[in-house]
Amino acid sequence: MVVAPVLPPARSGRPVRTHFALLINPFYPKDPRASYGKHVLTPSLALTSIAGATPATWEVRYWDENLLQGPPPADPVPHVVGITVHLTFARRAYQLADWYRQQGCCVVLGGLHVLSCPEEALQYADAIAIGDGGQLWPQILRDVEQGTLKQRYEADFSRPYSLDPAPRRSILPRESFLTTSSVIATRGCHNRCGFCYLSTDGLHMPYRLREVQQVTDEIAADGQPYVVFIDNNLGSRPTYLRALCEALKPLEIIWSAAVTIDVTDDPSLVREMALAGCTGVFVGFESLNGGNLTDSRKRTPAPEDYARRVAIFHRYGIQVNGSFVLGFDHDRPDVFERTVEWVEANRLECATFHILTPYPGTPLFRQFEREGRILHRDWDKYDTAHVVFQPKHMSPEELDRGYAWCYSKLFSHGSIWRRRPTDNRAVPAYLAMSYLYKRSNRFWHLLIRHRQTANVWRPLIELSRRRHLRLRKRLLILDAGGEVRATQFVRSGV
Ligand code: B12
Ligand code: SF4
Repeated sequence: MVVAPVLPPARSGRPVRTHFALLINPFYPKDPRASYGKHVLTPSLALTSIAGATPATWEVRYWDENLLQGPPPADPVPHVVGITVHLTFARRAYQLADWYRQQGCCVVLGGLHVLSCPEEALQYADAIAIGDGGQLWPQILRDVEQGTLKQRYEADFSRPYSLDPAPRRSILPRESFLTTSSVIATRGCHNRCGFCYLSTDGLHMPYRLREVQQVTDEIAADGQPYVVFIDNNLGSRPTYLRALCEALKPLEIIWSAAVTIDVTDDPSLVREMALAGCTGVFVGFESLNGGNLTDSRKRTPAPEDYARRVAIFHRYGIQVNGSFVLGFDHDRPDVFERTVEWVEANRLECATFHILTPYPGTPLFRQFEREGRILHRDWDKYDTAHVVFQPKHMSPEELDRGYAWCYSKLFSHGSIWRRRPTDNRAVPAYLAMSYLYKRSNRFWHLLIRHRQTANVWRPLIELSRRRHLRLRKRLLILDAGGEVRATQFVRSGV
């Protein structure tokens, strides 16, 4: 899980198979202090979206190096290799690009890192796609066919989202993910926090919605009982979320999504989410210190009100996975203990911790650069698990140790026990899930390698789904103040 597969020597001089495109998600090292299970929860939509936009005259294949099936295939030799690039796996992406180019393939790079560092990516590719690949990919393939390939292709994200073809999920190995149904309904976010990738220079991503019917059609077509919405913030527009929930109800699936905590402004909306099958939310609390949130320009309810809002999710049986960023300028060495204490006091079923990371091209990166606080530009380490800048009130080592301490504390037997649901009936399921997700990294390695992820999880998901259907019935007969406690196995983890 931490070392990329070794690439065999490149074999040049073989003929390429024309009209054959290989799409690759490169390997990235996983943080052994966090859960390995998270990485096979659900795939990124980047490559399935590109596959969805591929003309019918092209054969297309998917390869995800993180599924531990060895190096990517080169037999037959693909005509075109499309690689998605994030900064944490940029180095690996470039290595793969070199390897395929040596074998005569035409290599196209796209993704977030290509958008923030196009000149760097260009050195390794025949062509780069800056921005929305869904629009660019068919044009790139046409130019490959006609021998008129350009070096740069650019498209912003402003065209109506409903024009995007549905992602082609049939290219995914279904057995290798907890669910293949990564689904997106909205693009963008009503916030623009200074540390978020959405604030990257040159990224114009206005808030866009897919038609509700498109979303439910995609879900029905993939036929999975559990769906993960990978939207930055599914709750940016409450009226849309309410309509989506209404349409999801008859599908009788369970789902999770990332939302901002202000979705609890209207508890009746949270109730609608539960009635539509929502079992877990991923909430970016970021920090319990209001000064940090103001510095980041995050428009959010005050941290003092977070606890009350978490209780609203719990009231409707929705588990909360809280995301916390450590190392902001108002953070002092007590931030670690205070954050974990808060997570335990509010019984968050899960939490993820991230070391503050200045992504290139963001206001935060520029600020730290101005202040001479960027320690290095080794993108491999820009994965929110390494300290890449000089923190204000502690040393980089203290921040690193504090981050590791937070995870060791959260995954400890004592903390898992202290955060158990208040409803005793829900405790066995919670414990099973917690131990599987948080304390079984060796087991995950085996499951992933032997392509057993879906097999092991499917019965748990089905159990969760059935339990949730009963819970929805109870919820319907309770008045608005009624309480339904979290009883699910499945939580949001993206
Ligand atoms: C699903 C997801 C995951 C999954 C799968 C990741 C994977 N690479 O396999 C899991 C849960 C494993 C995961 C893990 C992590 N993730 Co993540 N993840 C996401 C999430 C929620 C959705 C990604 C997605 O599907 N987007 C939708 C697709 C369609 O958009 P897209 O990737 O930009 O692709 C479009 C274009 O860029 C372009 N394009 C992309 N690739 C290509 C390739 C070609 C050839 C072409 C032509 C075009 C093209 O076309 C696409 C269509 O327009 C995003 C947030 C988000 N909502 O985007 C975060 C996000 C990508 N993750 C992020 C991070 C930090 C991580 C972690 C490092 C967190 C951690 N500490 O564990 C890990 C490590 C994984 C990694 N290095 O990528 C950051 C990345 C920040 C950055 N600047 O790079 C994001 C943006 C979240 C955030 N708000 O900060 N993640
Ligand atoms: S609320 Fe979340 S998704 Fe929206 S800009 Fe801030 S960090 Fe990014």
